[in-house]
Amino acid sequence: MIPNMLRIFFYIGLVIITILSIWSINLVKNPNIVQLLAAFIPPIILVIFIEYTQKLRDKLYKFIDGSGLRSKNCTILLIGCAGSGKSSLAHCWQFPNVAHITSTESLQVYTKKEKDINVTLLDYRGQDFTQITIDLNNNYRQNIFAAIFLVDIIPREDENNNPLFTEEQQLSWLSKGDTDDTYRKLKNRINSHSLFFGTAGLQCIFHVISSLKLRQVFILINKYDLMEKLRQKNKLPNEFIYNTEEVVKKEFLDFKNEINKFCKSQDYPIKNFEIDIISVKTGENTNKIYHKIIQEYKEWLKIYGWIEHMR
Ligand SMILES: Nc1nc2c(ncn2[C@@H]2O[C@H](COP(=O)(O)OP(=O)(O)OP(=O)(O)O)[C@@H](O)[C@H]2O)c(=O)[nH]1
Ligand SMILES: [Mg+2]
Repeated sequence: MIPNMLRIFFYIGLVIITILSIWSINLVKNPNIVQLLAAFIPPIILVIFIEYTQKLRDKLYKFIDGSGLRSKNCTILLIGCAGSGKSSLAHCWQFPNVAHITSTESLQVYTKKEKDINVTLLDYRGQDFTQITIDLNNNYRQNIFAAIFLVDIIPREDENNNPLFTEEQQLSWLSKGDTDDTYRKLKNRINSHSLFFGTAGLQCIFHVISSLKLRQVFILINKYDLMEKLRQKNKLPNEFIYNTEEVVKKEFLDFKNEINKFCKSQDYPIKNFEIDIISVKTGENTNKIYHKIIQEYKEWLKIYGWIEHMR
């Protein structure tokens, strides 16, 4: 009852304001002021009108919801070839219900709350690139705040394409021969990531994920714990012994440069692009990266969050 009464008073007020404005425009001789009034009064009336007209208001919020700007939703997309550790990272970040299956079958959407922020993690099947380049739903696309290219350095097949299922099999195969052999095997896996994506693939990915909201791009080099093990076994070439992290990052320099080109050519600037070493198994650097994304999202909210407080 009371809201309806208020609305009637509001409409009466609106009519009075409109009459007064038209009357004041006629009174004022200065054409600049007339223009100023003409420019400001209609939008003010429109805003008040929308605020008090349920249907219009709902429509407006639906539109804003659809744009992905109003909901506090920080979406992270994991991109990487089969076995690079995407699902393991989802598990490490403690997203609930991460399936413990050997290979992800279809796009998996994991969600959890960080206070009032909904964090969504998109994990797709490494073998099937189209799950993100073609099938990814518009709502997810527009909400992607961080994209993570997850790569690794440890081969999952030997030279005859026999799968190396376990860590022991991988280390034992890598340890065969001299350090140059080991390096060659590691290098094959490193190169396979660039080949997997290729320039055309990266173009498709950036076309899909590009939005006003995409602010962070990472290359995360996973399975660093296995590099440590190889180092302890003296199986790495000399240049890897000291400053292993930097040398490993250097091995991905071409890939980094290629992605950097795409980051720079975005319509909306990517605030942060970086390459880091992680180990999902030991948790090395994983939490640091996660909190960096959330922190950056909170900063982003400070600028764009006003839209979220309109309701
Ligand atoms: N040692 C070691 N093994 C890891 C690490 N991260 C992942 N793995 C192993 O790598 C294998 C593949 O990991 P997944 O998380 O299933 O890889 P994925 O990228 O989700 O693979 P797809 O779903 O096929 O695309 C599993 O056996 C993991 O245990 C790591 O940091 N260290
Ligand atoms: Mg998986």
